[in-house]
Amino acid sequence: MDETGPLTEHEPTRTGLSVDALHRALLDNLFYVVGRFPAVATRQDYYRALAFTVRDRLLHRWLRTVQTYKEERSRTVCYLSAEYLPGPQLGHNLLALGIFDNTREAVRRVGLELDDLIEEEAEPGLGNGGLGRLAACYLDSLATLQRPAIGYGLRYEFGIFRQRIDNGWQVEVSDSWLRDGNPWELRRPHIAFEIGLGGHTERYLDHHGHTRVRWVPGETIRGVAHDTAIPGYGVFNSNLLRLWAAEATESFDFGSFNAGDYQGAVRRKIRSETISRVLYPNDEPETGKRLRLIQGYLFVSCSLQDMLRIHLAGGEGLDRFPQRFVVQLNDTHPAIAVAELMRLLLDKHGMEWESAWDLTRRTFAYTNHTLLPEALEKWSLTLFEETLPRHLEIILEINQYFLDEVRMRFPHDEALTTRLSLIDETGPRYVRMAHLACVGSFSINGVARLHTALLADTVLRDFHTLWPERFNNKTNGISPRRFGNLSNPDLCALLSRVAGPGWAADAERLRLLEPHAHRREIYPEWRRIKLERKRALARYVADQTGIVVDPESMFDIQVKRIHEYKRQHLNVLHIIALYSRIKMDPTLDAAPRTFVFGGKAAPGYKMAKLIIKLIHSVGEVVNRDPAVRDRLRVVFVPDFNVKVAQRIYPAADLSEQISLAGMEASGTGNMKFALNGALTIGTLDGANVEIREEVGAENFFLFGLTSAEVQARKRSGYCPYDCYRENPVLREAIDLLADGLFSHGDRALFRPLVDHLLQQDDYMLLADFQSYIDCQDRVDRAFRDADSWTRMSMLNVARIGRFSSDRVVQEYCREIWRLEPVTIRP
Ligand code: GFP
Repeated sequence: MDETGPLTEHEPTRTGLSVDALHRALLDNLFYVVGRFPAVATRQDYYRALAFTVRDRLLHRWLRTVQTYKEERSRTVCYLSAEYLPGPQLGHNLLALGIFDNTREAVRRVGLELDDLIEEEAEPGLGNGGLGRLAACYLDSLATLQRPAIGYGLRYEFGIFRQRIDNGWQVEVSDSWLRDGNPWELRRPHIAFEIGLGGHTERYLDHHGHTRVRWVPGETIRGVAHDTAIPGYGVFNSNLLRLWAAEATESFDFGSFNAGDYQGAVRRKIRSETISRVLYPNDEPETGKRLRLIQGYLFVSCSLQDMLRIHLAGGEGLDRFPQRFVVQLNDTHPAIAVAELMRLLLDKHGMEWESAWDLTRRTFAYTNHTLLPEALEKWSLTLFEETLPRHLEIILEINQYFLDEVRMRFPHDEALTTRLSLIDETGPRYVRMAHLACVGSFSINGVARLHTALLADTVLRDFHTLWPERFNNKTNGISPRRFGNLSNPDLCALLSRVAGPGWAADAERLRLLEPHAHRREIYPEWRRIKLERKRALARYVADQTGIVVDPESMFDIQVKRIHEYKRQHLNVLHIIALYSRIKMDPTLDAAPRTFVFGGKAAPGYKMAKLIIKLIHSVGEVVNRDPAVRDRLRVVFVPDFNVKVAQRIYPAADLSEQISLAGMEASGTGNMKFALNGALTIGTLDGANVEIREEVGAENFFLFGLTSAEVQARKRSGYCPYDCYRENPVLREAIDLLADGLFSHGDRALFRPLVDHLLQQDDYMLLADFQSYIDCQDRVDRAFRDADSWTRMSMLNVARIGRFSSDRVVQEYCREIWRLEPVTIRP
């Protein structure tokens, strides 16, 4: 890598870590970088000055890291991901550098509070949800575990939309997170690559007389690197997140300008820059197909060109590339990388097909994150041909060799060949990106044990038959730094005191808390910390929504993307049932509850948006009704993102993980809640299965069908209407909804939802309803025994260590990436 410069001993003011050095650097940066002086500086100015102060210290580590990796020719993992949700950087970086307290003090000296400056940071919302957040946790763990890694992705100018709520409906507002600039990133104009689009291919003879292919693109665009340092926690290593921004190869067309066409002169610039303008929301398969394909191609191509550049600069031959680099495909979005690496090797580096294919297959590994058929990307052949004609040729050729291999092994099974083909020929022809990823990778993994098993049994069954040895499971994990230390410092201080320090870098040490879970003298403090977090959330909720909630009530929380399979509406059905039970029997003995929801719905996903409206509508009636006033509250926290999440997880008593079994690949919110001492009510889905095993069945509220039962019920012809007819409680809840109780008498508003549940119910809410209600009754009884609840809460924390992203990254390093730690010395 060419970022290395001469390193000098760090000069105390420039990169010192004492309060004095930080204070002086802060004022220095305020003046020289931000261009303000204290008398006029705003909080935002101070935030920026502080961010630059921290970045200076990071740069020092980062350059030292790059230098060492280069000298040691370290093997590097490149994580290709279309999404990253890193969350605000300031607090996280202070924690990693170990200068939280000194910085707090330095900031006090200028008359401000560190927490207020941390609040000033705009969140980089470069992801939809779990997948992007997982990538960020893995980068954190890779640096902490001292593994050489580069995270590659796209620098979207507008991240995931911000969510406003208007009369109970979601309204999308564009997210201009770069408006005030981004002090963490460095633009690297000299690290830029061109990519082609469209055009045609030509054949020619090279000087050995071999036929070669040249792609003559219709247009070219540049991707320019924007780098952010990712420091490890408590170590000197600092890795790199490199995001590409699209730019025009020529930003000004003098021909048009001279001819008087002033707009035409910049048209290309605008068109090119559009490519990395906006992150596409999930669940919108039909919008912006072409742009999405180009986005994926842009970041994949720039990243691979960058890796090849770094590799060749090290003086080794291309044949050694798979020794130096391993590339993890985070879902199918970057799967085009398989064809792009082939193209670069064949067309740019003159390699022969066999060696290029061998090298490619030893380079890539693929993680699948979903079983939902609609999320498995397919691109029409026509689109491919228009946009990436050379890649289509390569894919077809890969397919030919691949299918020949299949036929050789299974000569009489043409149906198998058709199913495995990279091209879906059942209707209009499509390229199946997941198949491309499988064929081009030496490892294929799912993200929880159940998910991997289902993958091998359903969506990728034929690939599993073909190459069982490529399949492996890597159950997801979360960063204990981000979702422990940073989100819940008081709880973490208690953990360190009771269980000993060191758990933040080695979460298995949380186990040391286990013997203390029976010491009742600790319980009041445990509960006091939870209550404090609930009070803080209550203040935030009041501020955001105007709704006042009781911090002493049970905080029953479901925050995640809004999707029918995640079944937020099952949660609502329980609220309706409970509401009508209390109305009918005001003496009913049940703990007061505050139901908290949060999450975004894809702009084009009507049913998900209706579910948001439903939550608000039910909330409006329940919150206003004097008969249940002190017993039930329903709130929706708008604009759920990492920043908001850090307020929410610590305040939860109960974590709702209620997807239909077999639908949620893993889930990671389930882990974040448990780390913060919430108990889970959940199905046997995704990582819930393993969480329950770890924390103990007696400390987990289980309900619902298993995935095997779901399949069996579906096979035998599931009829949701039967559930409705046979269950008076369910009938009552649905009828209240249908009759307009929650919609001012409007019977049409929730009709689509009700009809879907009664007629189709793809996600089997009605089948799981009674089991859920019964389970909620068990939750209620358990919550009212405060000591036993506290013990269960402590045991959840003590036994959740396995779900640290450090554990899973170590597994990836050992079993897939073959990556060793490289220690960086100050
Ligand atoms: C997806 C899956 C989740 C899984 C994450 C990370 O999340 O079950 O935990 O990826 O592997 F659905 P979303 O990006 O869809 O939220």
